[in-house]
Amino acid sequence: MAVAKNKAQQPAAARQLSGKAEDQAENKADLGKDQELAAYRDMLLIRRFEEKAGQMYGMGLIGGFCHLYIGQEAVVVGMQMALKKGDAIITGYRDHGHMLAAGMDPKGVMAELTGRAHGYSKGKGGSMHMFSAEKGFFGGHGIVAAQVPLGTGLAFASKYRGQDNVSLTYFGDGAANQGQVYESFNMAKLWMLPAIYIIENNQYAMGTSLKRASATVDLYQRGAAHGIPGEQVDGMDVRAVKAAADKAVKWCREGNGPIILEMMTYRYRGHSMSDPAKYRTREEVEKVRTEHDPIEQVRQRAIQKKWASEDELKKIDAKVREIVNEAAEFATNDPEPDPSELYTDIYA
Ligand SMILES: Cc1ncc(C[n+]2csc(CCOP(=O)(O)OP(=O)(O)O)c2C)c(N)n1
Ligand SMILES: [Mg+2]
Repeated sequence: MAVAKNKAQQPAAARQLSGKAEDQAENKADLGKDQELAAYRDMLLIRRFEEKAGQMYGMGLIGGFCHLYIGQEAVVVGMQMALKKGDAIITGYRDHGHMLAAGMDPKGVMAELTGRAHGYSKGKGGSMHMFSAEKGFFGGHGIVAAQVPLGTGLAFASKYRGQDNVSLTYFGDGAANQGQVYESFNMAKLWMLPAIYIIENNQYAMGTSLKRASATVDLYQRGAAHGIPGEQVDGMDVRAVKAAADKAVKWCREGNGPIILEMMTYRYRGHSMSDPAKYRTREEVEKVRTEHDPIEQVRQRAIQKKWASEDELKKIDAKVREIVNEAAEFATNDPEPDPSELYTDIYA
């Protein structure tokens, strides 16, 4: 009875937005040659950048924590395609892909990873603490779910200023069980804030699978108690992500309040560089890699639909490698911050 009543109270548009990934056949339309090739290039940039960061970590050039986004690229790239200037993005510590998708300079990101003077935080922040107000990227946060109230605040700022900009708050399946997430949901709905909550459900929080740690696993339904609609999305398919992003952004810009997108995704690497990932089998990872890889899916479509030849795709790859190599070179040769920087950018 209670469920039926809730359904009746949901506006028609919210009902349309709610649902599981398998109900999304209509969202799998091609984006067309130009958009798919742009997505291919952007996802490849993240993949190659992260591979290089992994190598540089192994060589001791990057210290501290380093969480790679390899496997999850379609999520940020598809979401970014629906944004406009002034929209805000905030995320946790698995953040390099978000920065690159937002258009931040790979040299500045890599130099921050190596702790150098021309990194985005002048070499004082590292992997988890980079920002670019110009690109609408508000970090980079190491405390699980801490970005959720902050992202809600960014949505509040947009509404308070009378802008039609949206705020994108990314967080993981593990973070979805944090208390502050639900306090944020409550405020976002109460004040009808333009907040898009994107749950990157890669099925693990460090070494713990969602099934072992969570009383319910359909995370797109987590807004139900607050009347926030949610949709589960195939986060390995950039077409599905872009379609969901378009709907969610429109929903928010038109003043309908917050919305949740649960992105079904997977990370190929361990939680961080120091995780040997013994809690899952090689076969499990291999299966996703070979059957659902977000970049390979676009590559195959591009060939099949004759959007690009093998040679043309190799050229995109070569160009991306060049950008990443230049970033690595820059980050290796840039000086470390001057010791006097210890006393700048701090609260006295
Ligand atoms: C408040 C808090 N608790 C615990 C940690 C340690 N920790 C870092 S990442 C993480 C797992 C989070 O997993 P999830 O939200 O699924 O994101 P993913 O790493 O999979 O992207 C934990 C428990 C932390 N950083 N902050
Ligand atoms: Mg996770």
